[in-house]
Amino acid sequence: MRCHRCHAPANVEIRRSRIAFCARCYPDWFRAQVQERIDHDRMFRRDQRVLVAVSGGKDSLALWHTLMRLGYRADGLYVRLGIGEYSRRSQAKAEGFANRHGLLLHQVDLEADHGFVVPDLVEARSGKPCAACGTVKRYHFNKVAAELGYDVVATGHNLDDEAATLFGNLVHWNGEYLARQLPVLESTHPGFVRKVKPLYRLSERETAAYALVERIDYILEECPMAKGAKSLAYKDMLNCLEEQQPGAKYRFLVGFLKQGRSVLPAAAPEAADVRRCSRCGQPTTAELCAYCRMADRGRRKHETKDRKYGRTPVGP
Ligand code: Q46
Ligand code: ZN
Repeated sequence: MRCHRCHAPANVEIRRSRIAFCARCYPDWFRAQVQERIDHDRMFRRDQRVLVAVSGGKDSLALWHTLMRLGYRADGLYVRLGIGEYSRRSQAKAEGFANRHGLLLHQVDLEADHGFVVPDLVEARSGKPCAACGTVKRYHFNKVAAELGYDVVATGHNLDDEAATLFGNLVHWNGEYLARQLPVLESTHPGFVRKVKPLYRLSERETAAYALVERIDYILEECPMAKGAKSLAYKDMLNCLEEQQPGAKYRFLVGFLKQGRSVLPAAAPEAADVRRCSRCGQPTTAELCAYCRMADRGRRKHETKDRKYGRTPVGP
């Protein structure tokens, strides 16, 4: 195959569009796709400040790199989750990227600042802390963005992530989550910062190719706690389908956003009684926000482990 732009031998094929690019032209195509989504979905403007949720993986670093190259004012936030070696290595990748490009990386350290780590949130029933970990990350991305005056939080969710989430929400007929599955989540309260997903139409393969061509040094291994997660099974199924029908994932997600959403019952209105958490000041509908309640459980578990293993507590 030849490059769609310069006709040199191609290196990256975009199967769903039946086009291909050479390594020199591919990054421009990728960035143009992101720019088009930012503009079309009115994600943010050039004069606004963007906080990128950085994990050290290919998607978040490819997103940060792209925004930097497109000339946006984008800083990063890395949350130290305390998942052993995996967290240490991903932190090093995030810091290395920021240093190499002279970018500002904020950090939150769960153990030092909040007295627990994500493995403390393992549930007795599923043995997986992913739902709780998601709450922890969303909380800190929102809190840091709100406190430091960022206009928007950008995450590296790609087409594969979004299609797998959609598939899972359909399998379980999760109407409330389906209604909130959007590439732009508007702020519904002054304490909630807008959330956007500029890579949502680009596949994992396309993002990985961008990271490779741009020589982005990212963490290759998956989080050890993802093992057995339902989302991985959904991704495998969608990949099988994609193999037989190139473009199926794209049509599934984009079709849902364009047509499927219109047949959903209207999303439940946001609770009117949003107030400030009595401990941390973040918006919530209860006396204590979900994060503060979860952090209490995590700290208790962490202290039990400290006593059991004779460790010196590191918490605040
Ligand atoms: S970091 Fe956290 Fe992920 Fe690890 S514990 Fe699960 S949610 S898998 S993206
Ligand atoms: Zn709180």
